Amino acid sequence: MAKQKKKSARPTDNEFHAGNAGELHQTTGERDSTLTTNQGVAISDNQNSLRSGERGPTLLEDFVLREKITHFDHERIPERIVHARGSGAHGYFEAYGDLSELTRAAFLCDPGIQTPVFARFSTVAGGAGSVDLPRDVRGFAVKFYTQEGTFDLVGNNIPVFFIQDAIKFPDLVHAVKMEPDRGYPQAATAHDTFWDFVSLMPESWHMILWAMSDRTIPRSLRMMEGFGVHTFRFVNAEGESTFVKFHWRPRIGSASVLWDEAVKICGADPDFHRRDLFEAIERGDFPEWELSVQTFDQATADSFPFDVLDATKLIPEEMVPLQPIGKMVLNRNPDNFFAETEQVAFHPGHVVPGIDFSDDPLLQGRLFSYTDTQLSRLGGPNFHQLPINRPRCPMHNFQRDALMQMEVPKGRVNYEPNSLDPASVRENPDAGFTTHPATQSGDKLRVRSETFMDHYSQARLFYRSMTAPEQDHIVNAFAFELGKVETPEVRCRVLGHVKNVDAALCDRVEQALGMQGQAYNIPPAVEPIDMAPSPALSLLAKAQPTLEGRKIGVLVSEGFELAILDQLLASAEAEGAAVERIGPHIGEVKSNSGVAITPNHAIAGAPSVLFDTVVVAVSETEIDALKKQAAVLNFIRDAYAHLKIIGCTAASTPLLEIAGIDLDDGVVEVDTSEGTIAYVDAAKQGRIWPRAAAIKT
Ligand code: HDE
Repeated sequence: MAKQKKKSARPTDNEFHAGNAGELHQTTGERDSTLTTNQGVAISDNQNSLRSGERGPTLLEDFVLREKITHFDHERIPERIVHARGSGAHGYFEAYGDLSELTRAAFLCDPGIQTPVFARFSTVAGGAGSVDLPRDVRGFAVKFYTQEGTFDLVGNNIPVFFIQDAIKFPDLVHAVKMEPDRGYPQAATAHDTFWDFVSLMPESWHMILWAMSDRTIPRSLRMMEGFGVHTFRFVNAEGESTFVKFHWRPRIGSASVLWDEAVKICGADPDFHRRDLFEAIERGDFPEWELSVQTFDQATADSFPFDVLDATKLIPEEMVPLQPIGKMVLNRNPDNFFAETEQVAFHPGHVVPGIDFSDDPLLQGRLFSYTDTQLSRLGGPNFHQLPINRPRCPMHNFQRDALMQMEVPKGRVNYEPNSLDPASVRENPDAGFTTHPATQSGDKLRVRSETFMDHYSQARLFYRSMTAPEQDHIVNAFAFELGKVETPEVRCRVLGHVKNVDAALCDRVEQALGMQGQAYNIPPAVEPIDMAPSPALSLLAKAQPTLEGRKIGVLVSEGFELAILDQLLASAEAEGAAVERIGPHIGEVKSNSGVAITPNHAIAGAPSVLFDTVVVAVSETEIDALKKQAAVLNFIRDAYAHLKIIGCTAASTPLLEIAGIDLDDGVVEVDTSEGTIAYVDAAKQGRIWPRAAAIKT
């Protein structure tokens, strides 16, 4: 009786839970909004477990409690062994024209077809809950739900890979993940086991140069290039095959953060990339990529000084130009992170007629791995029935049963051939997938082809194709990473490889480490050659001035000048940038004309590393109070040290002086509309690189 009395004194379940309990409800009216168990039994009390007496022990009989807790206990599934941390979005792909000369894949042959896609971007080494900005390769996986079946392009944001043969993948991943005895570091290559492994793997060295470059600390998932990495095949309706490499290029250009920013962003916003992607899509600023291909025939492949089946090599664009073939737009966030982003199952073996594999031994190994991993990650062979993994075209076969079967197949016939159901599905030699009949011959061997043996030429090509700031960053990255390696011999062996890549680079890294002349002598298997530099490999050399998709942080205080903020907002909007206002606190801030605005952030939670460029627009009357706040001074100092363009009102200038920064070309006054235009123009350039000479970042 006591319980009954208590119950009537508190809100009903329906007041706690305004929504309905999901699609399981078959009933209508009041029942639809009633909380139920998984068996559809209405729940009368979702606040108290069943107990013996008001203060007595809980009863085992409580099936409502047991079901709820049991389900909760099993909410997590094994995270991906690699690429565990990821963010995804829905969108579409559209071909630019008719590619039927090269491939019979219908979605690439008709610009009228809009193919739904789901893309997932990921870091490789860290766990699902790790930070977004470690130095790491990023996965770039796209599922195309085509009318002829699902095609997955499961690539990375770097066009080459660490190893040539799938048999080395478990070793690579063990070496990069946290060390097995101590359980750290999380999501970091900067430790002994990783550098020990790659110091003994000359084939990794091209990828290592990319890993030490700005590519591994992207500014945004929306600003990453993507690559299919392996050589694939296109096959046309006549059965003719062409080799193909896939490239994604972001429409708003590529950009990276500086290492010092990455370190600070990991603390300030561990979800920096995930939030950025989600918020951009929410505000209608849809990320877009152009898909291009490099296509070439066997004779061209044979003419290269490297093997196109070796995933540690790329084909410079200057040798085989990119041919744009379509675009992808991501325009819808997942409704549920777990059901979609976590449960999506990519597989490089998901191809459609017109796309086929090459003999790349890394790709061949991947063709086994991805289904295998889903069996333990998603619990069984029916993972293709999950909504995110279902093909969006008819799918019929006689595979039956197994764990978590969600279909109810009808009829007597579950085999083929059969005569009992003439209407049942049959193979289709015309529309069906046919493998390109590549001729194979040779002994069974465990060998590595001689044509895979040049480990340094392309690493050298990459380094020498970088601009000066990008080369500086590579030196700094090596110095940071090797600075964390405790075993001196590992450092010396690594330096030996760096020397094979480029002697001047090695000198600089040795200098930075204080280990002059300590590089081991590592004779290369094949003497590296000097290839012509490829400017297309550099992000900075390709960068176009733009503020599109970038974020401006404007620091205001009580009494700020509203007209300046309005001017900025208008100019930024015209350039496609987002403006976020940072106040002394999250509550309203009043302008000099008495108009109140609500900041997006309080200064304590919005360091300047979260923005591409900043504006300091505080009022003169607040300078004395603001100059005592470390967060304010660090906001300015960091923006300056990170080579950002800083907009500044005349009233705010004393604050910059107190922060101790020099008023260089990257600091622009924004009091007038001309000033705002000058600021926006400067900010479009990204960073002010000449400042780097004055400041060590
Ligand atoms: Fe993967 N990789 N990988 N990988 N990979 C996985 O599959 C594997 C490789 C890549 O967002 C796993 O579903 C092997 C290259 C991406 O869900 C696993 C080898 C490239 C993703 C696996 C490679 C990739 C994965 C883990 C060497 C770039 C995330 C969970 C032969 C071209 C996809 C899963 C997503 C995920 C195996 C090498 C890209 C274990 C054995 C090279 C983007 O199956």
